[in-house]
Amino acid sequence: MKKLFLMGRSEAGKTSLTQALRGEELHYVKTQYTSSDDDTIDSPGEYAESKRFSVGLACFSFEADVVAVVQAADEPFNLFSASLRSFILRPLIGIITKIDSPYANIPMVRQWLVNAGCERIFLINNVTREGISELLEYLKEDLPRLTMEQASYKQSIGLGEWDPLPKGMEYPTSRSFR
Ligand SMILES: Nc1nc2c(ncn2[C@@H]2O[C@H](COP(=O)(O)OP(=O)(O)OP(=O)(O)O)[C@@H](O)[C@H]2O)c(=O)[nH]1
Ligand SMILES: [Mg+2]
Repeated sequence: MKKLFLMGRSEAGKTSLTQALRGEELHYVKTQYTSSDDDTIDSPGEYAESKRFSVGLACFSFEADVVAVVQAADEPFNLFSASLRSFILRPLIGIITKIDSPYANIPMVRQWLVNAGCERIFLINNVTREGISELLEYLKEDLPRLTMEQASYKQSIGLGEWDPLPKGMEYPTSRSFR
């Protein structure tokens, strides 16, 4: 199971998502601090809303296998800059919650997430659990564990550790690493 880091504004539905992923009934708990259980790291929305704290989000991301920008479908404006992906050294996905909202504007929120560089975008209703099984399916596979040499080789050719090697390409033998 990939460890998922959730960041997004307050009320975006991050904590509800952790409950839905665990199959629990939704119960409102205001997130006061970043907390980590086995499978998710949940952060307070205020971290994403404040320039000073947002740096902390990058630090927490190193504890995760995959980073998710969580945005509710009815958010009126975007907190995340374009090309956000370039300074996060993990796969970046987008999660659109509250797709049931009467004020939902899914194409607009999806475009924000595309601009941020999200490689996958999931549509979720935490109340009815719509979309939860697709997200669980994506999370269930562990990322491949690489040796230090393999990771540096991927970096040297401009790939993330999680990106597959291009077709026909193989890791150099350990002798040619030196
Ligand atoms: N209709 C609807 N309501 C949702 C959905 N997801 C969350 N909510 C509601 O939105 C409110 C805020 O949800 P939270 O999960 O606490 O939001 P959060 O992102 O963890 O907020 P912070 O802890 O303040 O950062 C709660 O009342 C949830 O019940 C959804 O998919 N649909
Ligand atoms: Mg919360």
